[in-house]
Amino acid sequence: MKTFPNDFVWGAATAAYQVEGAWQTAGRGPSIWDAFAHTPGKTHLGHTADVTCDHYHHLEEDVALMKAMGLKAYRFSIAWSRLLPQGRGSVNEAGVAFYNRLIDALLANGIIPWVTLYHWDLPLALQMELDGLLNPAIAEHFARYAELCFERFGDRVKHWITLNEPWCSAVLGHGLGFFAPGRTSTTEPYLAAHNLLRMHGRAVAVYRRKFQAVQRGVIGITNNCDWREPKTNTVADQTAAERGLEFFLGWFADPIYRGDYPDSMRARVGGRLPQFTAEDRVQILGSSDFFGLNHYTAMYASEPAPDAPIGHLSPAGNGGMAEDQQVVLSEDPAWEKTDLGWNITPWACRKMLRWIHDRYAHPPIYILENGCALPGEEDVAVARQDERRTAYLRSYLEAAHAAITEDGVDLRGYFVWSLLDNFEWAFGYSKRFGLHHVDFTTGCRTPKHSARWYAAAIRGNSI
Ligand code: PNW
Repeated sequence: MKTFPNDFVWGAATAAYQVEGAWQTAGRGPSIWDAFAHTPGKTHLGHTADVTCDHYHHLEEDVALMKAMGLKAYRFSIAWSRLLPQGRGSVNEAGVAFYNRLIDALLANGIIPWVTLYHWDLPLALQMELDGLLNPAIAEHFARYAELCFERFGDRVKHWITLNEPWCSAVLGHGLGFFAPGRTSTTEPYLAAHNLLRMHGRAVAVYRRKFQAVQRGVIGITNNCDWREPKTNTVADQTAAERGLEFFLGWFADPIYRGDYPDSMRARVGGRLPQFTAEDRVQILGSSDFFGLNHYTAMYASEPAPDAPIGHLSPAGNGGMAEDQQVVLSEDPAWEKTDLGWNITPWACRKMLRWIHDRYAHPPIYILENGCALPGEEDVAVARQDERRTAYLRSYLEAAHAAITEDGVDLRGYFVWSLLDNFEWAFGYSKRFGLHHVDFTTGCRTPKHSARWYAAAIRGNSI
């Protein structure tokens, strides 16, 4: 048996667009994900999250599921366009009321809310009027929205996450076009990423200047990173793996913990990588009270052969713009895979935590997402017997435990993705990550084996 530190935070996570539904209810404005999902060809079978889990109308029931598991914390996101239908300007009080009900229900049941301000659902008006993340002015609009959230919810919310996985917004949204707003470019990902960091910096500055001393909460960001394991122990492959991690996580974490983008990115991206103004640099440096990590998988990394043609380097699997980082990714056919084709590599979770611990001077870390999609789970009978998910979660928690006890990593919490089966972005409803099965026709929720197993882990503070 492996016991976790006393105040270890056991949580589960969702995101507004993936679970809420009620897309046109009570004054909610449209987001770029509404527009994207409603565009033919962008999501699996044209699926949208107009209804999805209908969490908007199942709020009490969903909090009861959390309570039944003994969950210590619940990570959810606020839909910017539910509070500010145009992204700026007048406030939709019905939206505020919904999140008040959710926060109050959580607290009444002893569950700590961890709130993400931006989980990819940019108000559509800001995309159409300003070009969204490409416009430097987006930082001010986000800071004003964030301030509204601190004002209205900060008396009860003490854990804030500014952005979820800016890498996905930049690379999948502006590089590969897999996610909203569906743009394909080799320059825009770097511009979007830069403005995302500026958005984060502004919002944190507002919190620290006007709210933190009184409300006594913490604020940070959560970044995703897949581990890069050197394919061989040659120096070339070790350097390639390190570069792969710098282009994935260093891109977003280095400016926050070290004051600028990694040198390896400056060298390779050149003029397409923006420069921070002195003011932005100061604002972004040190702007996270904790290190949020979303971690799922790993790939081998190797140095390309000297004569390798540029552009053949599997952009889809490559963390960052493939041609820029020049890291060849591959995998071991022996590795088990999830239904998304992601390798199940728990050993890599420990290495990832250690890498962060070493590179960023031992920050307090929270794993804010980890979990797996499994096949066949549209059938509730199959979903109820998700021993493979239980095994996945146990193996990653074992690796996390080793990182704490053997490597001295300051890991303070772990959140399963996800509480519920939900709308898995471009994959629609075809990929299921939930601790609970959701029947998307009836809205019926059913706990899977993994939900019971996780409840026992929480109860015993151990695995
Ligand atoms: C994360 N990738 O998305 C998100 O934060 C969740 O909303 C999502 O449901 C979950 O992980 C499972 O996918 C990711 O291509 C999407 O590397 C894509 C990637 C990583 C994370």
